[in-house]
Amino acid sequence: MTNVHKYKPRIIEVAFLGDPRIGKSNLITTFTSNYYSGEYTATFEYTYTSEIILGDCSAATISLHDLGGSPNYDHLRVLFLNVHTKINAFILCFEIGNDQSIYNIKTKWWNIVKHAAKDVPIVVVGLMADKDPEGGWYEEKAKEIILGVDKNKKKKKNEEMGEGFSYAQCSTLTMRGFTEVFELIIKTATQD
Ligand SMILES: Nc1nc2c(ncn2[C@@H]2O[C@H](COP(=O)(O)OP(=O)(O)OP(=O)(O)O)[C@@H](O)[C@H]2O)c(=O)[nH]1
Ligand SMILES: [Mg+2]
Repeated sequence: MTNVHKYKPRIIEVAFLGDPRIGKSNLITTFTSNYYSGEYTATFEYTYTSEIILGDCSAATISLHDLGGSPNYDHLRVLFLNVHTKINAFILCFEIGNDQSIYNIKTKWWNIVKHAAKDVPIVVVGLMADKDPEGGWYEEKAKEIILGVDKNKKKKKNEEMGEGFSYAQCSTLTMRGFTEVFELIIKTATQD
């Protein structure tokens, strides 16, 4: 049923977290500038903004908070999340082919965002998909590791981890899946 009072934020705020050097900043800057630099500079914190058109044709501004992955910035990241309380979606990233970066979502990044804001939706994004020549889809693996969903998908072993997440993956280098990643991020950040 359509709710005529449905609130669509004019300013959408999303925060990207995940291990260092897994391609978060290149993902964000390619979205905002339409150019993939492939450069690496360790991010501390930087906010990019971009004008977008939503599915209902209304305009919005999206703020993309790039929170660097270095452990050196752990305390400052927590401080940032304490101040920025209007995040509409958290984007937890990992690098395809780097399973440790998925485990670190489970053991580190998930807890940080749930502690900051329990009910904000989470999108898990697999980056550098070009590193898998088979072009595999890593959603099930990510769910298995992060949520403890067992292989036959019958139950979660770790209910306390929450209600789950939506998933997308891409290569910023080749752009495969890139549009779909941002469509999912925007859809998730603007849902009720
Ligand atoms: N093969 C491949 N390499 C990528 C891709 N995206 C980024 N890279 C490389 O990954 C490295 C790290 O990229 P960044 O975007 O700076 O990584 P980050 O996650 O922002 O790192 P921190 O700021 O330290 O948290 C760079 O050397 C990029 O060239 C991709 O889609 N495919
Ligand atoms: Mg960065």
